[in-house]
Amino acid sequence: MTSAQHPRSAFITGITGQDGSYLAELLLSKGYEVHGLVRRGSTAATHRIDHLRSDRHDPESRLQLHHGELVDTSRLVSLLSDIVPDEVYHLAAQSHVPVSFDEPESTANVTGVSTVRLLEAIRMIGLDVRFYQASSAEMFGSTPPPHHEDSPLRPVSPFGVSKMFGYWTARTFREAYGMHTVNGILFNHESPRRDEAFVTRKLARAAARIALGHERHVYLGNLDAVRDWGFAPEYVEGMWAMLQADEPGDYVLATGTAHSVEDFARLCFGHVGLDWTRHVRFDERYLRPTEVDALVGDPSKAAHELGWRPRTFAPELARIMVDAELSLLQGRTADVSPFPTPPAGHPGHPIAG
Ligand code: NDP
Ligand code: GDR
Repeated sequence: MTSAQHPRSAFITGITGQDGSYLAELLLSKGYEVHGLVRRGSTAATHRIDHLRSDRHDPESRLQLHHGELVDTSRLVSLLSDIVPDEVYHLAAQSHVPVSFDEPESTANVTGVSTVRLLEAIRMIGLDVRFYQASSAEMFGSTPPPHHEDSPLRPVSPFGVSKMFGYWTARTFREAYGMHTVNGILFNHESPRRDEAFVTRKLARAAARIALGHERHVYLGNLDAVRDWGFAPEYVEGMWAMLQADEPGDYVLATGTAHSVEDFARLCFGHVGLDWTRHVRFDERYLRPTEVDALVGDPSKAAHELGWRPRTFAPELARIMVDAELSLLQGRTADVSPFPTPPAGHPGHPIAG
């Protein structure tokens, strides 16, 4: 447990993404020292965590960012050796399902094989660490809902196949070497920080922009797909809870409720007083070669063993996301953190460059 002298430390891959940014806030609010892996493109995409880096020159900062790529094994080894974290949250991935059809090989490498890179690095260094694997409902693929921890995995996308590789790798290392690895099998979770390529953010953004007269139509693919949409900040609380359990295991996090893409369109447009049928148009380019028709999770195990329960469901989620888009367009603060701000003087640390 945490002591005043030695705060618990966590290493987060994917800290710049939706979940990584909320998880960093949650862990900082709990007193952790947080280390994040940030890949460097032409720019480092740190906009979701910049508010945590207000004092970038504080050497005592509890947030430390490190450049690195998931496909660079030696970098992962050197970082893990230096940081010696208590907990590793492996969230980084090529996470967009349609892109995985265009780039199946790199998706397999980044989203799948990286779990082996990290776990082998941990094993070879001999670290005593708890490891969270960001597994996905997409692994259930063509298996009809409801989905629980023992439902058959039948992925129908290169992304789903890659996540299944990571899932079984985490289980294999747990069973073969006694490592403390946990699979969080998370159903779709969304927020104002969701990338615009995902359908909920795309719809929320379109509803707000159309309501304010910025545009008139949005183009979508399959409106019949059914998903189980929850609120991302609640799901990172579940990730943390999983790693605190004495015994490692696999857990579904979901709301247990089903809505179609059409339902979510109705909710978003309805919130701004518009009829979605007048503004949503079809573009076949958004159809996928194979589609997951329905994902609906059964989170009973997480409720019973971890006390985790969803609190936000699709209608409120749509309102939160549309309101955030309206605020953004009107120049107001759009994205308020649900977790307490870390104490002054702690956040912020420069990354090289
Ligand atoms: P995002 O797409 O928002 O974030 C992905 C993160 O991975 C980003 O920080 C990205 O960095 C990083 N990343 C991608 N490729 C690399 C690489 N080669 N090297 C280093 N970092 C890389 O995903 P979410 O936050 O939504 O999801 C987190 C994880 O949970 C993912 O693995 C996702 O597949 C999984 N998941 C998500 C669900 C959801 O509904 N959100 C549901 C189930 C599982 P950069 O900012 O530079 O792009
Ligand atoms: P998903 O989320 O594929 O479930 O993966 P996404 O929001 O991309 O799609 C949900 C459903 O909406 C349909 N759809 C569209 N999707 C997008 N992105 N854009 C459109 O224009 C559009 N029109 C219809 C899709 O066909 C699909 O059925 C997310 C990701 O976060 C994964 O990383 C995660 O593992 C899974 O959720 C669980």
